Amino acid sequence: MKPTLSIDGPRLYASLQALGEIGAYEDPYSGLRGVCRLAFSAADGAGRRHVVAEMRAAGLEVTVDRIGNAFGRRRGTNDALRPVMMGSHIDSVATAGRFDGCLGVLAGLEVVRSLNDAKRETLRPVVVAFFSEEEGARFSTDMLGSAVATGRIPLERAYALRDPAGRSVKEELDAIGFRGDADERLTPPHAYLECHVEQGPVLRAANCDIGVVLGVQAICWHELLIIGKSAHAGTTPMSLRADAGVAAARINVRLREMVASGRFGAELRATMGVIAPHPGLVNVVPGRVVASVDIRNPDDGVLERAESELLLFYEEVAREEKVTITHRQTARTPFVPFADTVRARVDAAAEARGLWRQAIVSGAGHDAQEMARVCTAGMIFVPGEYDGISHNPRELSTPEQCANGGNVLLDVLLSFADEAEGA
Ligand code: HGY
Ligand code: MN
Ligand code: MN
Repeated sequence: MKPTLSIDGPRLYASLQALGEIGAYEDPYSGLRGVCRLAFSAADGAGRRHVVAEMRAAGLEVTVDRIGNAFGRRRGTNDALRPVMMGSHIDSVATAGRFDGCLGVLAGLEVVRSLNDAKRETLRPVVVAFFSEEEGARFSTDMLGSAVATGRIPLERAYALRDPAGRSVKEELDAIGFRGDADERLTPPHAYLECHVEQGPVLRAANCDIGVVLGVQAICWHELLIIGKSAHAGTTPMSLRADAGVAAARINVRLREMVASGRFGAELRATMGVIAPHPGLVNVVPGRVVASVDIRNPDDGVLERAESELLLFYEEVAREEKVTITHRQTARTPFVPFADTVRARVDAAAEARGLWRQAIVSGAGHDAQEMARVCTAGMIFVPGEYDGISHNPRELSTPEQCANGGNVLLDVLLSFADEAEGA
């Protein structure tokens, strides 16, 4: 897979910085400039308009579907063939950096610009996509847009999802003007490729340039509503309390104990990211807590066992703390393997460019795992600095790391875009 073309690395990096200014904020805790473009927020709308304008400036024909996924299409010499798609997301968590998701969309756009500059045609059409609400940080289920596009989540169920303020996906899509009219069910492309920052320490610690992604680990999210009894912190004897805060804390500690116990192997990851007590005052026993649980493992069976143990523990805590605990499974995806052909071509492209690479399983969820249900799909990881920290304004991949990912994406894209078979 001898490289015939290369992307313009500085142009790619500049496009990441430009998009990173949309929804930028001064993070008071790190002193860094972070990004907050929660799905379907005004900032997300501005980011979307910016990327759609960049797609059109690169000569792409843009369509937006009913869940707000956007697709920029470049004609192929045989335009009737199924396209090769490159994509990811541009929505972010509330305390994000500039690379998560954006690298995959903007590297895809840079590949198109580089093909345009070289007047390089491809047999198949090429599409650059961004999917809606990949993070799940606002509407509580991840990969929403790509899950709707590939049929895992029905459109009407997606529309009805509400954020903590009670705003629905449908209302918020209308508010930013991105509830398109294209059919949300995607015609499966010939192949789907996603370049993404690793968001972890593995590649950087190994001095690797490229991650050949084997698949995505299994993910399970719960939303907990814990109802106890608000009471005076000074006058209420401990024996009369129904403390929702203690119940949440016991579950959080149990998550850590489950990991430390080794009963679920060495790779269980468990997080209580949301812990929202009400009324949240110094002298009131919290009568109500909304909390989240995020557990992940590369092995489906192990994750299932961990979830079953947790459900039993919720019952135990409810009994002992005299609270009620209702839980809702808000996300559940299995381990998803990526296509051997993509893995092999990523490896060959990295080899041909003299790039160090290693195989890796993704700790984070990605749109590629939804696309893998309907077509040949795979990912290209690039390392990040500071232990690959992500979902944090400190997230940083260097211009060289991003350019390496963009060049491997270009090479693998061309290998799929020029092949006729498997129309
Ligand atoms: O949660 C995840 O793994 C992804 O960032 N949505
Ligand atoms: Mn991401
Ligand atoms: Mn993310």
